[in-house]
Amino acid sequence: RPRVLSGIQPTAGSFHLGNYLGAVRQWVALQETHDAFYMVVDLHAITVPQDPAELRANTRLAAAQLLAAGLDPERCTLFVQSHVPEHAQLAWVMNCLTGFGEASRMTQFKDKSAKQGADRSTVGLFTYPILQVADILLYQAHQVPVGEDQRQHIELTRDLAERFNARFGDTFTVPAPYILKETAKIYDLQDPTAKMSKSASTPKGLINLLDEPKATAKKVKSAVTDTDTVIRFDPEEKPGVSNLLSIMSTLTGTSVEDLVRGYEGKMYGALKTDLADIVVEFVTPFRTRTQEYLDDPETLDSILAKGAEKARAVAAETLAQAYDKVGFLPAK
Ligand code: AQP
Repeated sequence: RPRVLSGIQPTAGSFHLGNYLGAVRQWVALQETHDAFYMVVDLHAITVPQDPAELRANTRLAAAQLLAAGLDPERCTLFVQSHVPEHAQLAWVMNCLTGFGEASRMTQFKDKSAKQGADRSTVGLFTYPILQVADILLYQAHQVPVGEDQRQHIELTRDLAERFNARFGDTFTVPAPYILKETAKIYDLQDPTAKMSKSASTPKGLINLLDEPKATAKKVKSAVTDTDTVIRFDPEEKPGVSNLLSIMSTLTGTSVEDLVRGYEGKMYGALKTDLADIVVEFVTPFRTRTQEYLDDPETLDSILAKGAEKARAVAAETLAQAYDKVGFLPAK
């Protein structure tokens, strides 16, 4: 079975619809066909300030949401990044192979540090993509299911894997991004030219899966569209309507063409009302299942402990090879 690896940050508490449609949904599907490793990336989370108690609670919450979304610990390896120390260890090696200029070209860092003010950004935020490189290479992943915003980081991973292999001999699998075109980027409901994002979206533009379903329905119904009335898929001219169609298509499994045909002669209001119902139908059981996992922290923690053990077996082996290739003296 080919291997996949991906991660999600335990930052804002609730996942948003972009996280789910862009990434987590694919994770659930891939556990059936791939040897899948998924993690809650708490080391990444502390690249921006976190309250310790909240970080701990949000780490459990992220794991609970992944299980609620359909990850099955019997079918995949689910773990917390900080439980596997090899991530930080390999990241150091990768830091030493990355050019300063190369790291400076990462657009996510540029965007986030511009927003925070360069002086307030941490070195951790700067090296975030290199930790991500280590995350992926440790598991010899063939594919990395992510949203479009992560494409550049996967490119960096490929470059560094090739660089290491060329310099020290074949060690790492060179991974490919796994990005589904339809859901590569879910847009902000109020600003459909911007990515739906927990840090950049306004509350009205962001669908948090754990929010009160009624409030979520209201947000969908007040999504920004345009002054035209025709429902068609045209991301350039009609980004708002197209975003709603993409979301509906993925959540229902109906193709965008069929949806457009069904809405012929109808107004935007009909599309929004139907989508609001569809989203509510999805989030309602998701919230209940998440709460059930949270209500039983012992089971949750033991799932994560078993996952970490499985992950560590793989990660330790890769790290040992990398350390040996680099020329570190083995500890006796
Ligand atoms: N809008 C989106 N459309 C499609 N995929 C998305 N992802 C995030 N936003 C969208 C994908 O979700 C996965 C987890 O991402 P993360 O843990 O990096 O989450 P994040 O970056 O904290 O989420 P945001 O909202 O993107 O945060 P900020 O605002 O901090 O940048 C990834 O695979 C990502 O591609």
